[in-house]
Amino acid sequence: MGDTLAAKILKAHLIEGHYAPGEAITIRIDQTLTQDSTGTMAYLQLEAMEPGQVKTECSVAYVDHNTLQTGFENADDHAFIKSVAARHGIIFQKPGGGICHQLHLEQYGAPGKTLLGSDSHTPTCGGLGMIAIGAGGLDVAVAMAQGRYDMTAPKVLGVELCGTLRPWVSAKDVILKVLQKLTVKGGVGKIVEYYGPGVASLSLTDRATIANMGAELGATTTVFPSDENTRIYLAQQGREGDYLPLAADENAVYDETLRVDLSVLEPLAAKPHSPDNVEQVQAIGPIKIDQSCIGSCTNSAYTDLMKAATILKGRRVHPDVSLVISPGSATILSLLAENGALKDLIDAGARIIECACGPCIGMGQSPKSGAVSLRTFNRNFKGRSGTNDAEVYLVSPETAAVSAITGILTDGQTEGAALGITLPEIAAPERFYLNESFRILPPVIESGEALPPMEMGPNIKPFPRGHAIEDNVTAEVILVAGDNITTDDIMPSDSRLLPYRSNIPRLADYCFEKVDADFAARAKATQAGPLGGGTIIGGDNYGQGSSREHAALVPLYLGVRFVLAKSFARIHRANLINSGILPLVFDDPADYTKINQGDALLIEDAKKQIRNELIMIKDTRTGVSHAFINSLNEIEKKMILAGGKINMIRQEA
Ligand code: MIC
Ligand code: SF4
Repeated sequence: MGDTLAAKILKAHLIEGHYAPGEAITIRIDQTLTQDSTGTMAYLQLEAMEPGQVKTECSVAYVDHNTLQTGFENADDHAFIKSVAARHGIIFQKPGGGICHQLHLEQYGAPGKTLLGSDSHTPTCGGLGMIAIGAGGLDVAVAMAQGRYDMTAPKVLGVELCGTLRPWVSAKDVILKVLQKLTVKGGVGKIVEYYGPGVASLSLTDRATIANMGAELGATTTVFPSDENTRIYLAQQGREGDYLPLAADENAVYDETLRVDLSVLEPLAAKPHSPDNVEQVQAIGPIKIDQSCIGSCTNSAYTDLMKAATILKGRRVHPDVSLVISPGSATILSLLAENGALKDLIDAGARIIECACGPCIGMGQSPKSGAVSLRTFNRNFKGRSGTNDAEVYLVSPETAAVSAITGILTDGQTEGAALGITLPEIAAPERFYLNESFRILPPVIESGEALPPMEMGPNIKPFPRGHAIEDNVTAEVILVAGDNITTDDIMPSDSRLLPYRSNIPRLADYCFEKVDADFAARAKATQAGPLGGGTIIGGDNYGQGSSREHAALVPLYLGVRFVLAKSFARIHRANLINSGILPLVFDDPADYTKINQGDALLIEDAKKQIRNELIMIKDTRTGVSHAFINSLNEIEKKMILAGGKINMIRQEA
């Protein structure tokens, strides 16, 4: 039986454990990335480990999320990250240079390598044939300090592609189709690996789009083979030396498979408010739109923006529509400036904004009340745009551009010809050029030499630390939540709150704000009360979405001791354990309805029970004990016993 490509790369990086699905393994991490909104916390944690110089081949700190500097806070965070980067051998990418995943693809990612990033869309680089995994900031800090990452080996889901895409159908429609089939939890515990004859027809950045939104499946990561298109892309970036052809063995066996015929796909859209709520654009019909946004780490590549420019050239954005373009990198923006496409976009009435995440994370460009917004982004969770009642549809750049002209959701495949638009093949230039003006290399620091100082503004507060688990753990149920709760629900993020990513006490007041406005006050009162802390009950896929560990650190700060759910999303589950909060899964999902808000729960003999496969929790209101599945591996048990990962590392040291 041959190996999948995922297995080959993971086996080549294995430090500890036996590679088989479900087994705890430790892998070597070659590269790391952080971005600023998770980076401040990651670097505070890195400093707490006193790491010296990073142990990876390449670690990069990007600033792309919190670039609206409406007060001193964001700029202070940037300065902090820059100062830490210089201390530990980390490359610093200044704000304005581009979106972390797009830049990492252009400048650092390489086939066969491993990458760990403190952002859930780190798998974008899987388009290059590398294993690129999103994680919480603490896991990335440990990877920088020790060059390793503990994980559970996932299953490998093979997606066979055949045929080729028709005009007006693009990579975005491929991943939307996969999301429609598998849903937002269909990838949990799996690596999605693409193979088959259709792969060769997809450009490297098409593959990156598909890998990027694999995060929305809940997958650990996505990987594509590395082939001639990979070589062409690396050569465009002046990095042909990094090319390495890679593919699964001919006789590779996948744990599960799925087949997608590219030639029959139609333009698709994910309707409000979930990336898997997918339907054909034509079936949704010509709804009136107010905004169209093209960009984000999913669809801001050169070819994406050139497609938009080609469609818009010589035409005008509809009077009722605001068209917003955020290029993926300064290099891409310069290329558009050089070849005239930028002028075509501006002449059509597009609003060109900074090369950053921007509207994708509600950092500006929030649409009007009740607006319909088309976005080439990857998440359309309610309220994420900054406008709570906006209706966000996720679409391809082609659909976003043509709809911006017509003012209604438009299927270019059926309407393009009537509008007189034919889409030419967009060829990327043979050579991009490297914009080094945004890159700051760290100084070489000899051993024994003093590290440069850290720059910490007044908004940067210490992060909360868990404490060792007690024998009897008591907690009041402070929230019963439904299925698919996102980390945006747990710890909202928009232009108002992002400046406080380094200030947990301040963020705490907004925890679960959109689900239950009284949550924070209730949690604080419970923490001060006789039970000393609270617990949250969740449905399926609790904690999907962003990698922000704030969704664990803020509940920790608010006294949450354990979380009970029908199932957890991968990164959030790890962030809870890293923080010392115990995640447990209902053994009988029907028990979910038997525990109410306000109930006092008790885990007796918690230190002993943590070693069992089932943990019994007594509801003192009903007197009934319920069974919960304890899926912690040995390292995770140690973390919970110690009160979190940093405590465990310190104890071991
Ligand atoms: C997101 O797309 O939700 C973010 C903002 O990039 C997050 C990271 C964060 O919350 O800072 C992610 O995807 O991990
Ligand atoms: Fe930035 Fe949006 Fe990508 Fe997150 S999903 S990294 S906010 S562009």
